[in-house]
Amino acid sequence: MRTYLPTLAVAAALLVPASAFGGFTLSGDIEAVAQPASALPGAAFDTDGDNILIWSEGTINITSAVTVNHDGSEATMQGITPNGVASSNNVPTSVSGEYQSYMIHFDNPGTQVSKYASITFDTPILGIAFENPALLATDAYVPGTTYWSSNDRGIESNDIIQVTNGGYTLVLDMLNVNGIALDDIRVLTAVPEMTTILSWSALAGIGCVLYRRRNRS
Ligand SMILES: [Ca+2]
Ligand SMILES: [Ca+2]
Repeated sequence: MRTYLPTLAVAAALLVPASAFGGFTLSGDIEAVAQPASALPGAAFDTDGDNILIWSEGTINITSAVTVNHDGSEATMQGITPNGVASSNNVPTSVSGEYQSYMIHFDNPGTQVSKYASITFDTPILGIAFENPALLATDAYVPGTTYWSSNDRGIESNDIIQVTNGGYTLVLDMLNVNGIALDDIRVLTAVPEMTTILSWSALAGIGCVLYRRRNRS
């Protein structure tokens, strides 16, 4: 019992960022980073392991409906033409209102490389933008980062992405970058229910109170 309560407090405190603010679980060649000020070519990339990057863009509010490239249903999609201006098997959809927004960004200056990863989100995927027009239209609702406005930021014929797991998982079957251009994929998911966040916060709060009591006694 002497060590149980502090352990509970620490465990509960750790659950809050993982559950309420992380929003996803990663596997493969990908790592989470803080949202950068610039995502222009050569500005945001993994310098040691050439992993794909993902960052949270927080909760965004799309006040004027925007068409994105896919609706989050299960599908395997591929860029068709160069420069990310067409794709296969995707289901374009209109998005408006509040979403959790995440950017998957792959840049590897100077070297052509292919990488593989999967991301399972805590809440369902409701929209994906992976061609420049949809990326540009949603960039407008994401403060804090300068994004590239080139068609070369979309996915190409050597990029294959797949929605699985009932719309919770995005599999990057292959993302290829050529050392010059990059790949951007923005994923919009449902905003977590406030009750979920509050219950995790309450659990953490109880843990902290127990921890303090234990320390005073
Ligand atoms: Ca590519
Ligand atoms: Ca690209």
